[in-house]
Amino acid sequence: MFSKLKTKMKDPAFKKKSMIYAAVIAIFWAKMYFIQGGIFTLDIENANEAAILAFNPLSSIFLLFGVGIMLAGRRGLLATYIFGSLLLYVNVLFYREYSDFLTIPMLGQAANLAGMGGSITKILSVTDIFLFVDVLLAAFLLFYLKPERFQSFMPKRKEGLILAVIAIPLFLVNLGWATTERTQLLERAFDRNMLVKYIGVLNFHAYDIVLQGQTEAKKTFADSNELSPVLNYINEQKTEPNSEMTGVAEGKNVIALSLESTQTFVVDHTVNGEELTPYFNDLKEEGAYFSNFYHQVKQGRTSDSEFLLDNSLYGLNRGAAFFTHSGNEYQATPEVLGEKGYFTSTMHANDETFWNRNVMYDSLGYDEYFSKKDYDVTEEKSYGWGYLDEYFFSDSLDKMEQMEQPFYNKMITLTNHHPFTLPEDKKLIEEGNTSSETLNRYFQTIRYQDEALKQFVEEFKKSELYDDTILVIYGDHFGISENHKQAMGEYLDKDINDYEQFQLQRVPLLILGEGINPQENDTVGGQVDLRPTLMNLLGVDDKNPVQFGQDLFSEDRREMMITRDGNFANEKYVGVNGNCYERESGDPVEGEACAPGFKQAEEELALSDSVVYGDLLRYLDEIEMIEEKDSSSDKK
Ligand code: GP9
Ligand code: MN
Repeated sequence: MFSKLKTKMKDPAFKKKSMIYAAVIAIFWAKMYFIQGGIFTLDIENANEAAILAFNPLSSIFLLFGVGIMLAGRRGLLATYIFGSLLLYVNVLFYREYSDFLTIPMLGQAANLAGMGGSITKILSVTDIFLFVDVLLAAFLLFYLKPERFQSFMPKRKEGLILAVIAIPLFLVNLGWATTERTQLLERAFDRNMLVKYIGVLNFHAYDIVLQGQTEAKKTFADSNELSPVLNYINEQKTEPNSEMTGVAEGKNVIALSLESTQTFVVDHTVNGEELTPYFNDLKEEGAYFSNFYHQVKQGRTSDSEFLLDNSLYGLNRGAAFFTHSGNEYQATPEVLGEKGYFTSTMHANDETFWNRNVMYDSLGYDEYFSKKDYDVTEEKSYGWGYLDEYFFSDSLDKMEQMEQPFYNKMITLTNHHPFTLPEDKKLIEEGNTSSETLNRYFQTIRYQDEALKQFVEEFKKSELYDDTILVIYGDHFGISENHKQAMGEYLDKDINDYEQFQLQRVPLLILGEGINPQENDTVGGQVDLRPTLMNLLGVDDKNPVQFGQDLFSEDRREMMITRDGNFANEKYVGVNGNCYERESGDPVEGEACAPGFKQAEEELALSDSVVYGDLLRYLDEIEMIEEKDSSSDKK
């Protein structure tokens, strides 16, 4: 066999063929290396990581090209080259917008891309053409390179199989090498940036396909027994809500107002000497303002924040539950309040299908969804993502004044959305002067949103609704991604390390209404806590026991906020990416101090996921019936 191989290796045609193989693989490898190392920001910490990053494209390239050849020879190879290039490019675009990688559930959300018009043009760059020059080179090598005595490059299917098989040891070497930096890499796949750093973006997609299969299987094989560990855990964690606050807003209307991309760092901050949120800065003195309140969203963005608000469950690590699990059974806030005689609705002047809201809102139990078609949207009153906030607010107030009471109404603003652009006459302050255009414009849209909020709240105060309503204002998620760390550092005049980046995930929360004493509350909490807090204020006995949040006003609540990445903040510490910091000072401390926090974060997220993936709330009635039976037989 070896002698056969030896003679073959001497054959000039074979040599040439191997060289073409090597050249095509090498140019794709070089491109992928450039994208992974130069476009994605994967935080390479040492030489070993840099070497892993350089090595990890190889196995996926062998597999991809091998499959291409097996399916359709030379054309198949070029087809997979083009496919691979497009996939990389889509990731580049996605990464520029979200600092994250595409997952299969996200692909199902193509409908959302239609609404991204404004943002898409901002993330395209002319120089991106260079990311496709190699495709021409590959086509030339495969189809037109016919030197003397050498017939065209004709890969055999068998060779495709050999490439695909070689991919396996290459991947195993990659994985083994990666575990020298991080153990249980695939099991602890919270962080896609980390996965891509270690196994490469194409292998990440292959892994994502496997995860998808597991997800489908989970629901099919789930049964009611899986609720027990969830309920046990929640019972162990349980603390009583603040009894003094119970029912202070009984029978009142609720307006939950979600402010797009609004982070806490803008509160009480200025740019060029101008306050960014002058109105909110004063308004927060009138109610309960929470200064250590974090968003907990992931790929589902605004929809994740809605999911957290209405369910007190975590969103998913991949995709948006609004898309992937809209068919689940939920016993969400609107449903519970609906049973208590509330009229429940959502207002958001975007396409009704965005984030699959039209479907998901039904599952959550909303009576009505006022979307774009219900607003007086004209071109003059729109910009960027659509209907400008000031008009959205005034139309919405009109609608609420006509509404059956009591009501629970969620309002979602839109103007302060990436790419943060405004018509000239709506720019109330100068742009910022950091090195990030995005951040510079963000200051202006934040300021605009604050003005729109002022107009809304002032009108609302004059309306008859005011005395009978509590207003809950919160930020849905960050607006300035990690990509703009350096500019954030320039603005805040400090180095944005992991700790600072984590603290930037705080979003404002203000609860206003009669009976709620003005206070600055520094309890550590997150969006998962909104539902129990609200239900306690309304004095509603919420029968759904599957909630991970706790009343934010409770004196003895657990101070714990878990992010979807498995990071956390508690009273003392902040645990980020395996490192530990003192929460208030940001000083690094021994990792051990954070070990229990990380463990708990992992457990809690896994339990919440088991509920969503297994559609376990469909078994709640069953469990209630068993409990009722038990308690009635106890009485006998
Ligand atoms: C779109 C709005 C913004 O309807 O909710 O979505 P986001 O991109 O922030 O999730
Ligand atoms: Mn949003």
